[in-house]
Amino acid sequence: MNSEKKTSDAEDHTEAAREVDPSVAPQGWLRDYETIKFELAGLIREASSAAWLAKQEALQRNFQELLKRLAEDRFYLTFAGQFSRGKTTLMNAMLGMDRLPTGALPVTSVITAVSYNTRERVIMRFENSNLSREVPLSELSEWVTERGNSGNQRKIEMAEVQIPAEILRRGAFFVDTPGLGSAVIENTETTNRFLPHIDALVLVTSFDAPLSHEEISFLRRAQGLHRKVFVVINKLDVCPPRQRDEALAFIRARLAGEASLDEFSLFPVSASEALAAKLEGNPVRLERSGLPIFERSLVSYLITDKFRDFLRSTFDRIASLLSFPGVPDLRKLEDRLEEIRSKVPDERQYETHMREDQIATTGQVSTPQALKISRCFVCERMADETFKFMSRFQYELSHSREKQLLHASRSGFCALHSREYARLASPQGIASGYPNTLLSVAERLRGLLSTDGSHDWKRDLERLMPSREKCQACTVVAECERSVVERFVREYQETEQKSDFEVPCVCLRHLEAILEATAGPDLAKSLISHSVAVLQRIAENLERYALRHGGLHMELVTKEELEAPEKGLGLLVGQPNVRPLGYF
Ligand SMILES: Nc1nc2c(ncn2[C@@H]2O[C@H](COP(=O)(O)OP(=O)(O)OP(=O)(O)O)[C@@H](O)[C@H]2O)c(=O)[nH]1
Ligand SMILES: [Mg+2]
Ligand SMILES: [Zn+2]
Ligand SMILES: [Zn+2]
Repeated sequence: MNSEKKTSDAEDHTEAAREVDPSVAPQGWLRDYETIKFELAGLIREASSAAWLAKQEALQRNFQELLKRLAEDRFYLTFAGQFSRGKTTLMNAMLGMDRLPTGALPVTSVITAVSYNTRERVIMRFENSNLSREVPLSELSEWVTERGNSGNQRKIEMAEVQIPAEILRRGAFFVDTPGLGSAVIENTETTNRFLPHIDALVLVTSFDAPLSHEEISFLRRAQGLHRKVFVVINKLDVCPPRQRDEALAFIRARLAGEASLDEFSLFPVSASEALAAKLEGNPVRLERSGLPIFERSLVSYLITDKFRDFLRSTFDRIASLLSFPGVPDLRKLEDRLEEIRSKVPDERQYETHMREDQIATTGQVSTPQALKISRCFVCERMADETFKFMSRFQYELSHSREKQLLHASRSGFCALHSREYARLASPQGIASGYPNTLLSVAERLRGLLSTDGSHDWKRDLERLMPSREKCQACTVVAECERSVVERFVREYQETEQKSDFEVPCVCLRHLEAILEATAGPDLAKSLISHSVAVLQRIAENLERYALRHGGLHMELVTKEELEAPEKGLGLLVGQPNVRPLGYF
């Protein structure tokens, strides 16, 4: 069936997603980051429906786009600058593959975002539309270059290229843009329009023509938005070694004067040398190209500051959408946005966070253990027992008159077990096993007719209704429950090295049952703190599920997230087909 195909596709994506997504629960700052993100997602969803109610379609699309970026942590590390300075070549060099089209004349005409996937894929997304189209990587230049798509006449909003390049596993999207200042005015406009979507900027200029007007102005506007900026001075190879220092001093002075940029953000590089060196596997040539210094600096930024900067730019984008005129409901969300914004750590708190997180991840203090989320183990055993009992019982009931009469005298099973029975037995089994039960109830009902007027209807009816007390399945399963709990407590007491004891997941009812059966506070403590961690983790999974669903990215939902709704409810009230003691 269709659904089978879907599942295996979903698993495919899940694999890829999981490689980027560590399977242990996020710790420290990353955990705060996730929490803030979930709150933001909730706010965006509300804003989006307000826009929808106000019939502002374009605005609603903008909110949906933001939700999607948040869901996928779409951090746009954007490469921009004058045409032909080597932006695309630089990206190729960093990816270590010659996939994006380059050339001597103005080349790139479409915003091209490159991200990580184990499988190569190219998707074209069209302007003002939810339509997209997958194309072969070999046809990329027909869509994103001046030659194939001059001035972006084909109206591509964004070309999305997914490739298995190592550096992309840091989770950023590397975004190539059309060059500024060429004769093709549309290209300059495309890149200028993209400016608000940038999360961090790599300005690419070159030694042979450093820092044009357009470049300085673009750089200033990015700084005005408080975006992190790296400046790469490309084509180091065309600058004779004797003139390098002089050229660099000139560029540095110009940057300090025009854009107040420190020299640590300046990287002399030869992208074409670096690409050739990577393709031929020549580490000496690679080091000489200057690229490794830039890459190290970039990766360290992506590890430490990316998430914080991503939140900042997302806040700014939401704030500017909320100020959209004519939708008063959006104004009401502004205070809440500021309240969430105040949870983002400031510079000092952030540094402390990062230090703590580093200690936690290097494992010197404690390694975060992978949290195993399962169903309540007592409920699981009860479900097994129910199944075994029902299989045996339905056979006996359809074959033995004696069993039928006994069952009839109890008016059958309780409601829950009647449904379980109906689920497991065939219609034929029910047809041969149940007539006596129905007849017996009918008979006793008729008895109520023959007696005179003064009835306590409630009491009389309750007497002939099915109940948990009379239900044979309930009796068997309750016995199983008692013995599982007792055995568990005994096993814990007999364990010498308590730290070796594997703490299981339990539903609230069984937590209570176990704590009642045990004297020791140790087991209580570890069961409770385990439950706390598990419930928090499931809540996070639910939020992620909702976020991805809202962002129309179900393919990114992991198995753990898919199971979260069922597991979450199960741990609150027990598994659906068992009923722990004391539950109705
Ligand atoms: N000498 C030298 N040439 C380079 C270097 N990097 C790129 N080039 C050349 O510069 C030209 C432009 O390169 P692209 O990567 O297409 O430049 P771009 O900035 O993406 O250009 P647009 O897409 O038009 O904005 C090509 O001919 C490249 O081979 C370099 O480090 N040294
Ligand atoms: Mg280009
Ligand atoms: Zn349970
Ligand atoms: Zn029952």
